[in-house]
Amino acid sequence: MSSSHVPGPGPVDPAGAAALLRQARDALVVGHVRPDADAAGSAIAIATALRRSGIDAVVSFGGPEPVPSSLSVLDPDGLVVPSADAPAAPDLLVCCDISSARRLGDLAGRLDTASVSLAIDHHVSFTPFSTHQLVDATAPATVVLVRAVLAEFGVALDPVLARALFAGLYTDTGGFRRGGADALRLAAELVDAGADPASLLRRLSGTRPFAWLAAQAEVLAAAHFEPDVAAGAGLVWATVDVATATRFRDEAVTLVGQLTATAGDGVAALLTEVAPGDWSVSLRGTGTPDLSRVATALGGGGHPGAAGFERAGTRDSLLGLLRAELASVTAGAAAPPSSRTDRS
Ligand SMILES: [Mn+2]
Repeated sequence: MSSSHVPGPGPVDPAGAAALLRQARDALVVGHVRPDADAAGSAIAIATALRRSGIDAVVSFGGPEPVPSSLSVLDPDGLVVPSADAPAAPDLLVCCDISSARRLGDLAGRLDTASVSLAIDHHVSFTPFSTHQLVDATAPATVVLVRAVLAEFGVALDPVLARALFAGLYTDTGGFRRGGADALRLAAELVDAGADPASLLRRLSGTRPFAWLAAQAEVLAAAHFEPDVAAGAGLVWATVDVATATRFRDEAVTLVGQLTATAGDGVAALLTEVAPGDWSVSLRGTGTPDLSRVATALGGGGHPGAAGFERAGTRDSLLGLLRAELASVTAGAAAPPSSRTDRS
C-alpha cells in the first residue's frame, strides 16, 4: 500500500513485490517441483490475493503430476492447474520457495515467456533467475515473506489465506521448533484469521493406505547406520525403490522424519529412486554440518538443517558422493575461522 512505484529489475522489498502484483494483467504463480506446504501455501496465498483484487491468477507446479492430494486442503477455490494447462506467456510469473531455475521443473520455460518474473524465497542457496527477487534467508519460511507482501498489497487475511500461510509456517519451522517468537506471533495472527491447526494438520498429514504399513516397514527395516560419517556424528540412511516410490509417492517423503528421529546429532538421508536411475535425496540434521552446502555441492540446495538434491546414478554412487561431501563440509567447518571465507 505504501508504494505504487513499480521497481526496476533486481532485489525488491515487500512493498516493491506488492507493486509488481498490483500492475499485473494476469499471473502464473508457481512453487518448486515436488511441492511441500511452504511452496504450495505461498503460491496459493499469492494467487488467492491476486484474484481477490480482480487479477486473473492460477497456481501450478513443474512436476510430478498430480500434486499430493494432501495439499488440496489448501486449495478450496481450485486455483491449482496441471502444468500442461498453465498459461504459456503470463504477464507476471511469481516463483515461490524456489531456490534456482532448475526447481521450476517443467515450467522453467515460463521465465522466458513471462513479461516480469518475481522470486519470493528464503533459501540460503538462492541463485538469481528472475527479473525481480524478494529473498531473505533469515525468514524461517517463504510464507513469512508472502505475509509481508500481502500486507503491502492490502488484502486482508481470511480463512483461505490463513490456512495456506499457517501450513507453510508450521511445516518449514518443524512445528515451531525454529523461527522463534516471531513465527509464533504470526501463527497466532493466522489462527485469529481462521486457520484451525487441529483440522488443518490432520488433513495436511493425510490418510495413509493400509498397504503403506508393510511398505514402510520394509524401507525402515533396511535402514543403515554409519557411525563414522560426518566426523563421528553418524549417518542414518535408507532407500525407497522405484516400485515403492511410484506406488506411495506422497507417503514415502515422510520417512525422512523417522530416520531423523534416530540420527541423534548426526545426519539422516532418504534416497528415493523416483525413476530408474534418477534419485531424489532428502537430508536432515542439526545444521552442523551445514547440509545446504552438502546439497548445493551435489546439485541441489536447501537449509543448514534440511536440504536435498536430485541426481542420476546408482544407490552406491550417490552414497559415495554423499559421504565425501559430508566429510568435506565437516572438515571445512572445523578449519580455523580465518580460512572460512565462503560465509558472510
Ligand atoms: Mn520453504
